[in-house]
Amino acid sequence: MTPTAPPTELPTPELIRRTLAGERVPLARAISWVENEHAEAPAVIDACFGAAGRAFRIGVTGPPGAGKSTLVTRIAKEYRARGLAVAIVAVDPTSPFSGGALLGDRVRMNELAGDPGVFIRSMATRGSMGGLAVHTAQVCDVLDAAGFARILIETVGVGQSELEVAQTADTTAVVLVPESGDGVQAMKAGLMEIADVFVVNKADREGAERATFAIQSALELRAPTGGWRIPVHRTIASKGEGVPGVVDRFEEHLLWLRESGDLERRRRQRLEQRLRDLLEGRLWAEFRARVPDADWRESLEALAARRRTPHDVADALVGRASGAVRGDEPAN
Ligand SMILES: Nc1nc2c(ncn2[C@@H]2O[C@H](COP(=O)(O)OP(=O)(O)O)[C@@H](O)[C@H]2O)c(=O)[nH]1
Ligand SMILES: [Mg+2]
Repeated sequence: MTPTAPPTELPTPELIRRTLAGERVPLARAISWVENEHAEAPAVIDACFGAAGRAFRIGVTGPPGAGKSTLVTRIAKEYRARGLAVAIVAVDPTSPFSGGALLGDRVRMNELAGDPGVFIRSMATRGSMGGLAVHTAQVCDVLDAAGFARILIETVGVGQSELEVAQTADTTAVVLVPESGDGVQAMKAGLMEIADVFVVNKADREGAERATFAIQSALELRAPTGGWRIPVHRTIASKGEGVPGVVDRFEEHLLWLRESGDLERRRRQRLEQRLRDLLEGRLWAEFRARVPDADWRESLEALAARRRTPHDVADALVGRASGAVRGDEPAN
């Protein structure tokens, strides 16, 4: 952290201005506000939104222990060597960035933390995971607006909700180990599908080549992905071997995304989803405010007793809330 005074009493416009200027302490606070849904969070999110869209967001996902955190650390170093400012967002409770690390990992991570061109943030995995994906996207906007050119998002590739987090990225790398090769066919549905780049890490172990071929042949069986040939790249993250190649693949994918128009398309889709989520939340709150609590309780009781169906109740509530006169409500 740069030694700026802690912005305890910083007014929001000032905090936003200094966040956009890339000052670390205000930035950290802005991110906390977003994460904790602070009353000033919408102001921060809106201000950052307009300034965001320049960063390239890279999701790094895969099973626990595959070497994601080790790899992310090395990738960050490689990007630094290429002169780019890089942020790491860890949405993995076992990540050294989240404090769940062995000593060796923390030492490596601390090396990065001393670099002003690197910003590391771990996201609390408490609460709903759906919310986590939204918060991750918002935090990435803040980092993007603060001027980080590359944002690495580490997530554990288990479960639908983690995949949603991974999908907030422009490019997704799935990290596997040689042993995963045998199970490629049976691999968690979803994990195979979201990969733009495969990494077979721990290539110092037996079977790395076999795993690479297994993934490649599984990919060949799939429908074409519109021109991008998904690479399968081997690394030994603990030694940094193969890491520049991974970064090359990312940059190639970025170029391809730009040239094919897919970047624009993917980002539009994500923004549409975000708008829908926002509208759903808002419309729901508005709707609920229009239904008297007594009606709500009564409806729930009718459902619990199976006197009425969810459809009946929904129709009736919507009808009443929108003030429509309905003659077809069930009498029971
Ligand atoms: N042999 C070997 N071990 C590795 C390699 N990369 C990471 N590791 C080790 O694997 C363990 C898990 O790594 P970590 O990065 O925490 O995995 P994550 O759970 O996917 O984030 C750690 O002890 C790392 O030191 C590698 O390429 N080869
Ligand atoms: Mg990790």
